[in-house]
Amino acid sequence: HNVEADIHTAPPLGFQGHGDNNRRMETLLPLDLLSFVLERDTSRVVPGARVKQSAGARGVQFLSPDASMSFPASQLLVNCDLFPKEFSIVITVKVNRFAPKVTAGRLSVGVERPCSELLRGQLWFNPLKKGLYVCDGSVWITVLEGEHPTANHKRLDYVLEQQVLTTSSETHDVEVFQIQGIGLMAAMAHRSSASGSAVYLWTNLGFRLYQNISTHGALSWKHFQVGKKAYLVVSNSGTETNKSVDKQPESDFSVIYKWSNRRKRFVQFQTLQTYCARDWEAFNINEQTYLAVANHRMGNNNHTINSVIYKWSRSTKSFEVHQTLITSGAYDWEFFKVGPYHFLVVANAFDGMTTSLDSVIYVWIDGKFQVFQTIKTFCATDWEMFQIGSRVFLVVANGHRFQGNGPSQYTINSTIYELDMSGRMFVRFQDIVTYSAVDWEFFSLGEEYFLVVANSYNGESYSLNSILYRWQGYEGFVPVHWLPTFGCSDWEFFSSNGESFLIYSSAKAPLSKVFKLKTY
Ligand SMILES: [Ca+2]
Ligand SMILES: [Ca+2]
Ligand SMILES: [Ca+2]
Repeated sequence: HNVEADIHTAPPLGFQGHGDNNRRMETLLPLDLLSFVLERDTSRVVPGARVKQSAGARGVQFLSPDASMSFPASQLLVNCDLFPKEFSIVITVKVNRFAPKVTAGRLSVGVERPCSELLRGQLWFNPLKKGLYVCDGSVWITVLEGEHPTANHKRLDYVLEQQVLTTSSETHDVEVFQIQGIGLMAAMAHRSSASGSAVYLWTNLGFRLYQNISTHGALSWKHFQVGKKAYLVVSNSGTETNKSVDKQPESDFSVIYKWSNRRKRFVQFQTLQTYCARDWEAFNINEQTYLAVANHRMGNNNHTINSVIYKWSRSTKSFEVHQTLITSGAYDWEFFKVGPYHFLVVANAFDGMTTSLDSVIYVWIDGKFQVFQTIKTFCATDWEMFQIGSRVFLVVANGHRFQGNGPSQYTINSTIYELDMSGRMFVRFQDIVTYSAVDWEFFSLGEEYFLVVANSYNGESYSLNSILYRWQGYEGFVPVHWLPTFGCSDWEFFSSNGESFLIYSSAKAPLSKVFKLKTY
């Protein structure tokens, strides 16, 4: 047999319950549920179960459920008027061999098959739900479900404002990352050259300023690692003043910083020529580290230019050009893997005439990225890839529709695409109305999946709701929370000490906000 299930129950350490009249219930001792289900003499077990001994651990194999296994809860929870809120059942399921399809065995692992008379007594382990079921001849009866030690039953209740962070200037991008031995950090791409950009450290009082880094119209930060060494790369656009002022080409470059374990701060490492770079992406393919830069425009008008893939050179210990790809007003790169395939998708925003352009998904073949699929977008500003179970999605943030001298439309659809595995292409899954969307952020809480969109402008105002959508299967993503923002430029999800947070930055005001995701 392929699965051995090992069950113990244990109330939380020092657990105390309360009954009526605040009568304190006696602290429960850890219990061995098996002793309630099975005979003390393990040579005589109840029908439908078999005890196995392996490497010093005792386990039980359930062959089918039996009425003799059930017992009243009061036997476990003595003197307890209310069922305790926190009561864990710890189950260890050891899969010895992953059986792709069991036809003649007693257990199957994976997708559900109809339970029929033929399968009576057969066990089915669903790895998604961490559930063990037995077929009674017509339906699957739950033996154990979702109580694996790593199972997470959190559900989003509501959103709380946790911190209002006053920043030195407006912010185009937030990058949240972890530095070993230091903690959770956030690098913010601030507009102003005078104050540069800030790196914050997460503390129990929220984000606190950790390091200031000199930047010139910073647009984007990206954290990455080469081996165990941590790096940050920032793009300086040099366009922090306004459009009427001449652009200073000498400040249009990107800088890579390396984390110094000795100095406990980021120090300058390498400078790269970029052109109003809107985004940096970092990824590994076959144990090599690559960086991709989205060059937005050269000078004031030239948008159809090369974006560059850099590769880490072990001999020169620096990044070198690996491949160039023609892009139009490139705004974002997103790297993702599906099975053995590596993809890179670019958000093409503007070619000088129109925002209605093809954005391109590339696939890695023979050491280079080659075109996989093109998708029509409208001032695409962000691509986000996410997975729900085995399904693969890509969502694009469409900024606005603009052609020639016509007016811009900001209230337009942004679209979620799903990878059709048999057709080997992304197909439209859901359209969502957005208001000059500049970012999508996907995250999960427990077994729920969410998308939050940064709505930045509706043609009249920057005061808009960013909307949090929850995955509802066949219905797709359904709006559940409306979060007021001002000139929203980016959303990032992060968690710390088991709690979950969202941070948003503003491109129109010197403030960022941290929200706590209250769960139940
Ligand atoms: Ca990106
Ligand atoms: Ca995003
Ligand atoms: Ca984001």
